Amino acid sequence: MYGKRTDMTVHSELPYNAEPPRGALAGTTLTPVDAFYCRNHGPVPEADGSDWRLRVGGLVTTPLTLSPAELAARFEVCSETATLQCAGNRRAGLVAVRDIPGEAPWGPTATATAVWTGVRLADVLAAVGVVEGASDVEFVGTDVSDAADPPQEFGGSVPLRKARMPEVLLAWAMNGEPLTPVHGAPLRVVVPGYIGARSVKWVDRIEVRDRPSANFFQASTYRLLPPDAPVTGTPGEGVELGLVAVNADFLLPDDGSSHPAGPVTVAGYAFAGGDRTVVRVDVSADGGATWSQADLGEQASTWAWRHWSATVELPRGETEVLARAWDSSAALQPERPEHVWNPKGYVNNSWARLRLHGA
Ligand SMILES: Nc1nc2c(c(=O)[nH]1)N[C@H]1C(S)=C(S)[C@@H](COP(=O)(O)O)O[C@H]1N2
Ligand SMILES: [Mo]
Repeated sequence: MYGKRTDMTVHSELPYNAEPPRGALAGTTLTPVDAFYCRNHGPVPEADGSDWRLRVGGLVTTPLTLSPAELAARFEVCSETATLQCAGNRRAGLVAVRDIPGEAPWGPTATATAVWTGVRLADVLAAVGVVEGASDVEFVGTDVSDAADPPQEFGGSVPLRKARMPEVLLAWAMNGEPLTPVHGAPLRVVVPGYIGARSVKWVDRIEVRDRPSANFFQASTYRLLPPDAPVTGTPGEGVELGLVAVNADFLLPDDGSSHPAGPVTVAGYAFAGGDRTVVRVDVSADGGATWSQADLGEQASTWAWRHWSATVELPRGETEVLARAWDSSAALQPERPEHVWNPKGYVNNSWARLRLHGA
């Protein structure tokens, strides 16, 4: 479906939500498009790129309406390597602590990395002329979600300060190929370092505002509630999610797999989020009594995850191998999913755990 591998875990077909097996993300910084997770809140719009128009307005002096071709002609075309990570990545680890009704139990592969090509949002904002008092930039897609109350297009905003950063793109290509329909063709926003929800697909409207977006997917969901709070959906409840927190998980070998006792190589990803980078990954095969440092792969950009690998001594019997990442602000992942459990199941960035059997 949608050009994806046949072994995707499909959380729902309509809207299409799917993530690849762990191993599909291993080995390469750039994720092949057929293994890149998909997160949708409504049907994939049937877009004919030729009549697509992006309207940029709100608190600006000169509103503009631009076709993708006009964008490419008028502004400098550039590329950025960036990881997208869904706020619901690794939710399954929270569901195991306590049930989270109505939210899909995403595993650890609702994250992936691509090189995105397009134009800088900053350049477009300079062309329309942001007026004084503006503080946020809202993006709205064309897909109408019945999951929203009331049903509405998917949207969200980021602070103007972030929108003006050179890494934020209006992109039409992914890994050198035109965006596929399911990833937002003909045009999507890419906001590196922020939760995936802000990288709005099928974007046809950008609105400069004096406050954050009132869209359902910003005001009422993608918010962090305290563990004892009821989920009411009241706009403004809890804390708005934005910057991604440091996170990591295993990609190889398979969870629950058997290996001869002795040295076993484990590998995974770590992503710092925000404008931070991954500086260290620790691995333990004795429940955290001792740790060794994983070998870190390339840091392709400030906005990209880092792959890592380590060799651990696997004893006979059942072992839980642990991994935990540190970022450039010296932040460390929290130890247990119990410590981060929240009613909507976002931001499970607790230590990665892999069960292995030593034979
Ligand atoms: N228009 C629109 N944009 C969207 C979404 C959506 O449902 N509609 N989902 C968001 C979420 S929650 C995530 S995590 C990313 C996923 O991007 P991908 O499907 O290209 O991997 O898209 C974001 N942009
Ligand atoms: Mo997401």
